[in-house]
Amino acid sequence: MDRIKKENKKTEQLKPFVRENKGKKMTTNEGVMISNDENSLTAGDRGPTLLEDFIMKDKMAHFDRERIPERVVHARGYGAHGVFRVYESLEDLTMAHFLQDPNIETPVFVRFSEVAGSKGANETNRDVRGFATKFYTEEGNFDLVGNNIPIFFIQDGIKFPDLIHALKPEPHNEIPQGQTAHDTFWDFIGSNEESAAMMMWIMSDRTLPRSFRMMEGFGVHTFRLVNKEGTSRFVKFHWKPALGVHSLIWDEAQKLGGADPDYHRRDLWGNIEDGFFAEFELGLQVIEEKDEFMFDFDILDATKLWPEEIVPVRKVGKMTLNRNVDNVFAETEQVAVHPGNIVRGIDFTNDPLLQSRIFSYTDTQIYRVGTNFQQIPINSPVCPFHNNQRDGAARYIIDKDRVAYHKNNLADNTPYTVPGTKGGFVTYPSTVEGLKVRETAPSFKDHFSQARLFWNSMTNVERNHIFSAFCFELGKVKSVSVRQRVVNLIGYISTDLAVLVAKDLGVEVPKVEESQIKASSPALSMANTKFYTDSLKTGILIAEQFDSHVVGNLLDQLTAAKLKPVIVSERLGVVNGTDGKELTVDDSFLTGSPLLYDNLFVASGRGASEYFNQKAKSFIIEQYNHFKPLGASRSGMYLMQEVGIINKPGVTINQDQFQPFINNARKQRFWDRS
Ligand code: HDD
Repeated sequence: MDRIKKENKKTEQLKPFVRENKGKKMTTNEGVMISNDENSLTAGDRGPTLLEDFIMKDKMAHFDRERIPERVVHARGYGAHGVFRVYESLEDLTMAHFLQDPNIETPVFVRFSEVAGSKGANETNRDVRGFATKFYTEEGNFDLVGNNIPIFFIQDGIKFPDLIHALKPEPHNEIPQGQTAHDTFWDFIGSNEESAAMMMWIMSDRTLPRSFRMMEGFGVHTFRLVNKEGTSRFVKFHWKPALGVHSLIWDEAQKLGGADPDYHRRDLWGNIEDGFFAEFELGLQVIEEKDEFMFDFDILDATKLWPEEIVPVRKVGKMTLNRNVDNVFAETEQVAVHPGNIVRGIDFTNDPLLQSRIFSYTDTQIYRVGTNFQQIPINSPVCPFHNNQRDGAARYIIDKDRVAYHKNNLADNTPYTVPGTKGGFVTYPSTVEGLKVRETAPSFKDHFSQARLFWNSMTNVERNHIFSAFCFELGKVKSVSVRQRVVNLIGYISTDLAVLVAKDLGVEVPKVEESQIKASSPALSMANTKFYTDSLKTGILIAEQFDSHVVGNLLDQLTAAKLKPVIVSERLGVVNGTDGKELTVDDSFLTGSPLLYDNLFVASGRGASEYFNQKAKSFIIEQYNHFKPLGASRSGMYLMQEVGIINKPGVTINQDQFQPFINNARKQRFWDRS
């Protein structure tokens, strides 16, 4: 991991707005010093409160307005600051200033999110994750507002409110929170064939990421890159995580909802604090204008991806998230991203989903944050910005000009417009023709080939997880006809899968013809990702009278491998080793949980109590059932024996050399246990 400075032009810009209250006098918002903040002003010490109590009113009226509307989707999210740098100039492809030169460091702010749940929802629900990046470039803000899945449910944004109404808790009883396992969601899917490919993605482990730091990001839409010569090419944007793409498993994710509903924000915040920064490479897939119609899918259809084996992803730069926010509300909650925020050198295409988003986001930010949302520190660009827009609620900027109109003579016609040749934004002059219609293009009508491509690309383990996910999700659906319609849809993708799911749900096997597509795309399987130990957590079960030599060695070797040891014992405080060495306990058996560690090492100790042994065994079994690596020293071995997992895959006994355990930790899961 790079250890780079955490300050950048954006964080510098935010500094004047950061206030520290520690050690300061208490005042009203008008600056009057407060002598008593515990008693309202009353007529007599048992009498009514007086209307003149401006101190109480100042405090209460502000409190009454502390909440702003939560985002209609992606309400729960977490953000961090960072920087982006391109590896080499992309001037052949685009004029975008921040992509011209590897010496240009562009500040970024990223907000990751869950789509379905409310602001307080559990973070490990099965859900698509948002991945929204604001690049504060020298030529204005460019926002890449994507997800961790490369395609979307629908093709035209006019259907977005319907999708979300179906996805959100059902209106008559507001159940379930942040979950897709209910009738209205699956009714929508079963009634809208265009969602078939996305349905396969969301039933896969992609919707259970291990960490925001370990998921891919996709701009989803096809955009344009435009260079100095005015040549335009089609582009899809990707984020590739440095740590590879990794997921939880369903049982783990469900239980984590109880063990740590803040699992993802804790992971991101904690790792940035610990110097394990989140890193992603920016990737581009580029298609020449002349090749627009060369593919068996329409490149304007957001329910289709461009297989990486056909259109390779060129890695062009790196983003490092290296600084947590100072205040979640002021920064993460008020950040207002917008796929319509583009800069010179990047442009839109006619993708109908993108076109509608260009309206929706400005509209929602004005409602959610206010007319002047762009002036809030987290949203304002780092480059100068001037125009003739004025006033509106909560205007911060004090424009001292007399002239606020264009064109004018009194101010020499300033602020002045900038021609394209000097850096002004000029829309790419693409040709538009045709009748005004409300129709789906015939080239948007193949809904099953890419759903099948995804299924073909999965390993057996991944297929099993998809099968179980369907059984769970549709099993929660009460309407038999909704279940049946979704199983019918699955039938177009894979007969084998449809037969299995139909049997599990007690519905009819569909009589439809499955897609004949034989192709697969290895890039879609998470089995082909990269594996590292960096920042993974090792729970170490340690009892009184532990072997100091063994544990000392273990800790050194784990730390050298960038694993994060967590000492778990019977109670908090310290635990004592054989030579009087003391270790501070991080988690007791009550505050910790096997769900919170990526792998587990059992060091035990001569003084292990019956309670220790019982608890340790339950931790071992849970880890084992979740396919996670386990290790034990000789003194911990008996616990492994007692639960019967010695010599099983991913289980090692090590006394001095812990490399085999570390190698297993890198591998992360041992699927051959089941
Ligand atoms: Fe959206 C938020 C991603 C389609 C309308 N969307 C939102 C966020 C992300 C996405 C990551 C959270 C941003 C943040 O962290 O503040 N949305 C997507 C992707 C889509 C997509 C990848 C498909 C490719 N969205 C989409 C459509 C519409 C919207 C088709 C409406 C026409 N999305 C919104 C919104 C939200 C939003 C209502 C809610 C809060 C906000 O914008 O700021 O405007």
